[in-house]
Formats: sequence, structure tokens, C-alpha cells
Amino acid sequence: MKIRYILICMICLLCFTACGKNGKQEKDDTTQSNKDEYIVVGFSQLGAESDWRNANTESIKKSLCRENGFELIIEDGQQKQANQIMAIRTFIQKEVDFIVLAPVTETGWDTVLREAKDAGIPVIVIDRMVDVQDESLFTCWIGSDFVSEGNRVVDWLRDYLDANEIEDSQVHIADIQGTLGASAQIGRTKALDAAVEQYGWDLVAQVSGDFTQTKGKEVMANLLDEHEEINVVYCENDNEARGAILAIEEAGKVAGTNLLEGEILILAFDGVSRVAQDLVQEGKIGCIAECNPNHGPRVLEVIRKLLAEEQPEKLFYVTEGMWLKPDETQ
Ligand code: GYE
Repeated sequence: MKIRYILICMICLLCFTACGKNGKQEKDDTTQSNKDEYIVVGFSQLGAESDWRNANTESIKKSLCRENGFELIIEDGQQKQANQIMAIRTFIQKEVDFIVLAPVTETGWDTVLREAKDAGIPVIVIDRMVDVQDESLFTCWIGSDFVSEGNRVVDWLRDYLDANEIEDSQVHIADIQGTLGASAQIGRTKALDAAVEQYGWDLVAQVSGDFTQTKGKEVMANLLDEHEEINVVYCENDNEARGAILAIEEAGKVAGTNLLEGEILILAFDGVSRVAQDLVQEGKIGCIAECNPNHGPRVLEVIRKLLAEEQPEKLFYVTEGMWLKPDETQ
């Protein structure tokens, strides 16, 4: 850690708690004068595939802004690990003070994180996890418990089936998975697999929708063609759910909570956008397990601690709930 930045940052952090609208980054390149004036952070964001992702990027931008004493360099990995590895190497070359990494998948980070460590740059991992041999390759991680999110959804389904006296043998589920190998996919799929095993539900198909609306729609359209019996769709984010609803409606079917009347029950995750929240209120989505993207203030807090030479928690899980219709209790 370069000591000259510490004082500047401490002062800035004391003076400002949040950035206003004018905190937008004016230019992308890091000049020498910016380096002297600001704490330089390289943020490797994995992509812009969902509403959750966009909210996450905004949150980081808002917290690590000029008014708070930061020069933020954002690189969009476009859902490709190779791009993210390249971005991290560029950050190392630029001698940034911190790296924030939102990794697309869990594995394959050992080499590049070793390079960052050797360069003395702390790496704060957010959202999805990295699966590395040596845990000292990253400073800390901030994100969600994806298995718990999945458990909340399957528990909701369990209660729904009981309340409507629907037999487990009548349940035919399609799982539209997230990006394969991403922690959010691994955890959410794991929770569903365990419930399928426990209750004996029929898991008709498991296909990745890559966390996008377009792919979610495409996958759902194919599934409807191939498997007429599907009556529950477990979408691993709500953009996929929106795509699935479009495909269901285009096929002349109904997305809704009346499974006994032939409607298809949609379950989802995130609940960041108003559109998704409204779909729950309209009954087109049965429930959404909340996934919180607002990691900006948490990253700010971690950097503040590191600058004060305090040790942040290695793993920080955010607290989350459920998006349900108002008449339902959790
Ligand atoms: O649920 C999805 C996004 O990793 C938690 O990624 C994140 C997931 C989120 O594309 O919408």
C-alpha cells in the first residue's frame, strides 16, 4: 500500500459519505496526476447481462466516485473470463491501489490473482466467489448465500404445493440455470437438486439461460416444444423469468399461480427491477428470492478498513429476504 494515498483517502472518506450525480467519472485513463490525487481502483465487472448486474455496477460507481476520493477504472468482461484476466493484468500494469473483481465463474483465477498479490495489490472479490487453492490470493469477498436463496424458493414451492393440495408426483420442473460455473448458478441449482431428491419432483430439464432475458426466452420456447408436461419453471434470475413468461405467452399458455388450472408457475431470483417486482404482484411470478446487488458501500467500507490497516471480514454474506405478494407471509 502506498503510504501517500492513505492520508488523502482518510481525509476524503471523512469528508464525504456518498457521491452525488456529478460524481461521474470524466475520463477512463489514469494519468499520473490522478494517481497522486485519488485512490485508484480497477473494477473488473463480468458483464451487463441483467438488471442485477447493472444495479451492481451503479452501486460501485456511486460509492467509488471522485467526491469520495476515488479514480475508478471499470472494465466490462462481457461474460468472458479471458477478458477479465486481461483487465486485471492491465490494472496491475497501471499500478492501481485496489482491484475489485466480480468474477464470471469460480475457477481459473489462481495465476492472475497470484500476479496481483505479487504486485502488492489487494483484491476485493464481490458477488460470485473465486475457487482458488490459496485463499490469501484475495483479500476478502462480499456476496450472497446462493444456496440459502435457492432454499427460500424451494421452501416457498413446498408450502404452495401443500396449501393447494398438489401431489409431489404432479410437479414437473424445468430449471433455467444461470451461467454455468458461476456461484449463483451453482448454489441455486444445488438447492433445487436437493429438493428434487428429497420430494421426488420430476426435474424435466436443466438448461442454461446465461442469466439473460433473450436466452431465457429461447430456452423456454424450446422446452415448451419438447416437454408439454412442464408446470413449474425455476428461473435462476428474473431476467430469464421475464424471457420465459414471454415464451409461455407466445405459445398461448399462461404464467400464473393456478397450477391446477394448467397455468405454469414461475419462480425466480433477484427482484432488483420494478418490472420483476410487479410481475410478482400480478401473479405471473410466484415468488422471487431477493438478491442484493448494492455492494458499493460495502466495498467502500472494506477499503476504509484496509487503509486504516484493519482486517476486514474474509467472507461477508449480505442479508436477504423474499419478494412475495402482500397477502403472503414468509
Ligand atoms: O442473480 C444475476 C446476474 O451473480 C448474483 O448474476 C449474481 C447473478 C444475478 O446476472 O441476475
